[in-house]
Amino acid sequence: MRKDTFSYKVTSTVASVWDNIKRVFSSQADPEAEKKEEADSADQAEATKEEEEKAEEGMWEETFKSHSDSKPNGPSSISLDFSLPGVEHVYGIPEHADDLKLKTTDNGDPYRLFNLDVFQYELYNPMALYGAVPVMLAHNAQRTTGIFWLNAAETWVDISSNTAGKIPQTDVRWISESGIIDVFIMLGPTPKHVFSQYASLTGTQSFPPLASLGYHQCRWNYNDQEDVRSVDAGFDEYDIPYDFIWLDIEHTDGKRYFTWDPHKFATPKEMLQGLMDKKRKMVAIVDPHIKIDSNYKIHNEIRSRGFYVKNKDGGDYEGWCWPGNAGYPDFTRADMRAWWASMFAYDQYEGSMENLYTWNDMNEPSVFNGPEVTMHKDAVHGDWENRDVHNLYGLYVQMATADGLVQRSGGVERPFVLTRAFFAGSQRYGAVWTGDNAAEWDHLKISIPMCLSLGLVGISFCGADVGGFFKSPTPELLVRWYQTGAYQPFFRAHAHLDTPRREPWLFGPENTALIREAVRQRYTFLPYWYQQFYHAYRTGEPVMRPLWVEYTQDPATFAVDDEFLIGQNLLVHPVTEEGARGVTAYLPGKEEVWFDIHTFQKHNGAQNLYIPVTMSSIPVFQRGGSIIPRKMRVRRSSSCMEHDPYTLYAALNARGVAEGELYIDDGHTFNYEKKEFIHRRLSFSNNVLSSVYVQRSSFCLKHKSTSMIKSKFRRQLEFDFDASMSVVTVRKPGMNAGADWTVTLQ
Ligand code: NBV
Repeated sequence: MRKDTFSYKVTSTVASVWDNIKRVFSSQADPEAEKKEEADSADQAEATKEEEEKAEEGMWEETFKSHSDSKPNGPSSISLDFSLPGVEHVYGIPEHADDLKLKTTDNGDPYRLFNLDVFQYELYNPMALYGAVPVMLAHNAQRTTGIFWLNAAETWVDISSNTAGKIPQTDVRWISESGIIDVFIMLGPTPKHVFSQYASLTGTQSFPPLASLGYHQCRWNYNDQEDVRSVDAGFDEYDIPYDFIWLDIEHTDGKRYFTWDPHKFATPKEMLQGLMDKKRKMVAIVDPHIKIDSNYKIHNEIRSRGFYVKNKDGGDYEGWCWPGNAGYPDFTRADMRAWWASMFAYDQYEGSMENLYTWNDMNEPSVFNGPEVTMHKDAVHGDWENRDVHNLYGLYVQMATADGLVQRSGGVERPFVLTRAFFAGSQRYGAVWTGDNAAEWDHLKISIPMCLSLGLVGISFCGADVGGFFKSPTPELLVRWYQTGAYQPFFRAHAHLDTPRREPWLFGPENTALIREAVRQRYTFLPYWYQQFYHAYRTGEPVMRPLWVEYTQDPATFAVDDEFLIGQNLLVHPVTEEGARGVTAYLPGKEEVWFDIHTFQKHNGAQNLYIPVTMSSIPVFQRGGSIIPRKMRVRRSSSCMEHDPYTLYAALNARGVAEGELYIDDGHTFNYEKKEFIHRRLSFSNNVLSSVYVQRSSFCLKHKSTSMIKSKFRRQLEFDFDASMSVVTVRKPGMNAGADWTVTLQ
């Protein structure tokens, strides 16, 4: 335990909780000294008594504004300090709207982990947000390690750095309000070891349906079926691809989830069929607050089965949310989750079809009239108080929902579920987004470190509302946001109910063209994104990753968070400054060369490269030594591109060599678990490009005879050679992606 006293200034509304934690510590800090003081004089004794009484205030029962916390088990807290000698850089513990490299907290609040529905969150701030993953990574040029503090209660993480000694040191104190000390130290020694060590504890990113890596069009709200139809048609008219259109809370019948507004969405199946005909899909919101209404089937069933969270007196816990008075299903119960999952069956969720997926919002849970807009800590989940399991609620909501989507298909189809609240392990159930950001340049910037921090702790499928949720973006900000979002894992535009409409074609032809181009770039890279997600599912490595994960020994990368890598081979430095004329990107790696994906211009690694930009620029580089599969014929949606040919981009390193992978499966079922895929290793060396299998798949076996016939084939291929850029383009090679083949340049 560190010796220093608690001297934090807690200015936020949660001062009382933090004060209590401090009191528990300070009251245990030096009982001897206290005794001595007591004995000093009667006056002194009286004073001490008063002080103690004061200190006890709130320890056994606490009031917070108009709320009270009965604390039936009295005050408690647990804590442990870690010293990290040789470490100056620590990362992780999302969710915070802060830089990638965590700051010391000596002069302010510690980082707080307590899932909350925060209205208009502040940036560069350790305040709690919607999700919590109590995992920290420590990195220096020699080693990466991780600490996983497995506790779902309110948690604070205090970071201090000590540069006084011979070697720098970072000290970290974890404090949770309840529970036990259950800590895993992940010893690395490389970042990738830490990812796999952590994945062995909490699982890897679920492998999402390919379509969910496409573009998502959302707003609060698309008003009715006609609105959906015309927005959908707009994408065709303006030739912009998209895969999912989203419906927010207004689509329901009076905020009763699993229902449709009878007037505005009278024939949901017709609407879904219309989308399906175009190979597009929809997401509808299902929040976990359930309207207390005896005419509402969902409520009646939950109540009669006793599935609601209970209040401290044993009755059903009730709180205020969108539908008015609401109950909160106890998602910590396996039987409750099984029942919830069964509600997604096609015969239960009326109007749903195979191309309808789900969005879980407000699952911190949000309780408008609760303390800090969330559930009372003395609410009861079976044997546990909410205090003990608070940060797990959102994970369980998404888990049950994802199970529902799997089950409705008889276990065949992969689910897609977006969640706002999350915890360690949420990666197994779908995607997360960074909640209610704003249409401001700083919010665009912070989307990068926020998603990078999530990736480091296993949650790869992350995105921020493109355009910003609150307020209205200028056309310039909107364009830049599309350009950035197109290169982040979850790519969805979203906007607040009160904002003017902002479909991509509403800002004049020039901006429409810029947005179209950004979205189309995303679609050309879908094969690479998909392969990265397959890799994340297999290994726990982040899809969107900080530079230091690959360039572990280069201190110049350790604090970079205005650019990032997608896998190992794409480096992205989005333009996030208003009026930018250029950006300076750090291209890592002494041995590396990097190719501008647009011009094929080659740049050396280990340099800061100034890149002049115009409004159409998205600075993206492919690593020399890599082969990236793309699909260059962009269509209405990813599913429409299913049977299109691949284009392989081979960027050679200094030794004239390149390697890559190609992963193909049906894009939506779990059959990849039965090895029904094509997984090829592509390599180029000695002027020969070849494809061999990485994993032998059942699919490949089925096609063995075809591939053998093909491989006997020898023929001359058409090609172009641009001597000025050293670019060879081989056209229409007509190779079977599942077969062994070689292309020889002579
Ligand atoms: O359901 C309405 C919104 C939703 O659009 C947003 O994405 C969520 O983060 N929801 C929050 C509730 C109201 C926010 C002011």
